[in-house]
Amino acid sequence: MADTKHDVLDMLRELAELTMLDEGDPQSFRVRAYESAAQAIASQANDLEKLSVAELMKIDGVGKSTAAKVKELFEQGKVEKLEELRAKHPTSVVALLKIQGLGPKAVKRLRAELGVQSIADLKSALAEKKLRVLKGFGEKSEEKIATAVSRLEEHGALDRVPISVALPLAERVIARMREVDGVRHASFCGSLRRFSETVGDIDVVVAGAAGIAPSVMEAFVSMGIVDHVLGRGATKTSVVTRRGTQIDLRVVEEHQLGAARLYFTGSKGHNIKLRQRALARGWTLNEYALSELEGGKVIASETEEQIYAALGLPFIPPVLREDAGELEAAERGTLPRSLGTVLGDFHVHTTVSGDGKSTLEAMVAAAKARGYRALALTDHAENTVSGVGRAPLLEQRAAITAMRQELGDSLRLLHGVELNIGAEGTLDYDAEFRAGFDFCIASVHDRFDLDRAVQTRRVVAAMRDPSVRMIGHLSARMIGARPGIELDLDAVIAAAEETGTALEVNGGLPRLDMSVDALRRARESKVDFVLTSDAHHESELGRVDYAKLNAERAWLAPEQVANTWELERFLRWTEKKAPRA
Ligand code: DGT
Ligand code: CA
Ligand code: CA
Ligand code: ZN
Repeated sequence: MADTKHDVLDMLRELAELTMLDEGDPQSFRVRAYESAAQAIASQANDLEKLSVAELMKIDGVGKSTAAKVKELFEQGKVEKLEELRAKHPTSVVALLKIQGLGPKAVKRLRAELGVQSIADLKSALAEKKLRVLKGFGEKSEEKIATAVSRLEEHGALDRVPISVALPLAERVIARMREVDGVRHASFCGSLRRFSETVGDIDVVVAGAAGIAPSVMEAFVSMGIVDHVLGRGATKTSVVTRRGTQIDLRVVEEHQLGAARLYFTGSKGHNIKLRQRALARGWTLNEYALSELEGGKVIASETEEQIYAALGLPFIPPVLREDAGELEAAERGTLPRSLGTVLGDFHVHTTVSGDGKSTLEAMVAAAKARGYRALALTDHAENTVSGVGRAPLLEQRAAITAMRQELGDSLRLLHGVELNIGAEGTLDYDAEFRAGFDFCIASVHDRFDLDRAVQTRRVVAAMRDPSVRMIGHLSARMIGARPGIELDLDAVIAAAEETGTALEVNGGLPRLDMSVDALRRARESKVDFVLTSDAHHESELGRVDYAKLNAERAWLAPEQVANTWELERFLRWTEKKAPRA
């Protein structure tokens, strides 16, 4: 099986999380041991099942007890310690950790003293004002927790899965499905294919030779991630994973694939409009085909393109299928143009700042491999927790200067930095030092709780600094974990226009910031946007594609996205900011 490494990583992460709950301490020695083992194994080659305990222990960060558990997982298919912890800490308890301000220690106390075993329990305890009397809680923290719960609820984060969890999970499932004999196609549809930032469930469609459904479904339900089967039919199965994510699988015949993918991608509103279009032509559209109402002759079913074409429409990209005017635009021929080639990445971290995991050289090589024409290295500045002072950045600049000689024009390196925006809008270093960079990003990394007027002033002040070319991850949110800072978005957009400061479309899945909603609000403005990966490892450069999907989902035009322009125009643009003409 190809995903044994994933199984090991899942096991270690779950062990870390459950041990943390068990001991009521995120800093426990054991928790950190599991976490560092996971990190070490993540960057290791596959073929873990071939290694003995002694060989496993040779991996830096993997101790004897972890190595034994990896072996146990391969040999027994399960790990006793983990089963024990799961029995003690059910998933409804684990879910409590999603709430900001509730650490393992607090969860432990809530369980012991109030019998809170789930978010529902927590909500009733809050309603009855039971938390404030607990030692270490008080009225203030009770209020904070209540606010955190209702915020999560508003964002749908309690019953929806963040895309950072759903996408890798879906990719694992389809990789496994593609290994099954006779399978010729496996893909995810639903809101995930439309690139929603959270999903209710994951929809997977598999197609291939006739009669493959039983073996496909068998392979699906026996994946290590599956907790239980919700329902099973002749060609569809729904399961729930250990982390509580529902996955719906459908097996279709190859000639139905286009109709099935179209139907299960949705959105529902988009489907309804398409069906109305079909009806107006005397046809019917369902998950099997577009066909004649009378007699049932099939008009199109194999590909989505054929179905759209039969309905007199160009192919509509999944990210646009939200019933937000895309069918009307498609009919008029005014769908937004695809953003095309991205010339480079302009938010990338290296080992120079604390949280970067790849060296400058590795990042440059990976950027070249992606065919980039330009790259900005933007490590964290000194006021960020993982940031650095002047000397390491000047050293980095010297290294970049030396590399430019070798690279010639094949890849243009910009020496950048990611400044931290202080609570009053102040920035790191001084104006002269900041002016020495080719590309300054400024972003919020702390003080998320300030009020709206203060946050707005804070960001606008950073925009007024001539060195700041772009505001990074504007809201500073973490999808499903932390809401964004409160901002007067219209004021921020106006200030970005006035100062000529670009706004980032950050493609890191935990962030996706700006959000599509915010991008849509900014779409009619004269603001320039930049797609970035915010990569902390060379393997994360591909996240720029997610930024692109989000920008397309917000209907941004290529003209609005600076790193889709011609290289020379882009480089001139980086040099000095000014309001767009
Ligand atoms: P989610 O899972 O809540 O994030 O959103 P979706 O869009 O993935 O919704 P889901 O999983 O309930 O259904 C997947 C797709 O299947 C949906 O986008 C469109 C299609 N679909 C489901 N139910 C209906 C329905 O009642 N009518 C129509 N026309 N399409 C449906
Ligand atoms: Ca879905
Ligand atoms: Ca579904
Ligand atoms: Zn940042």
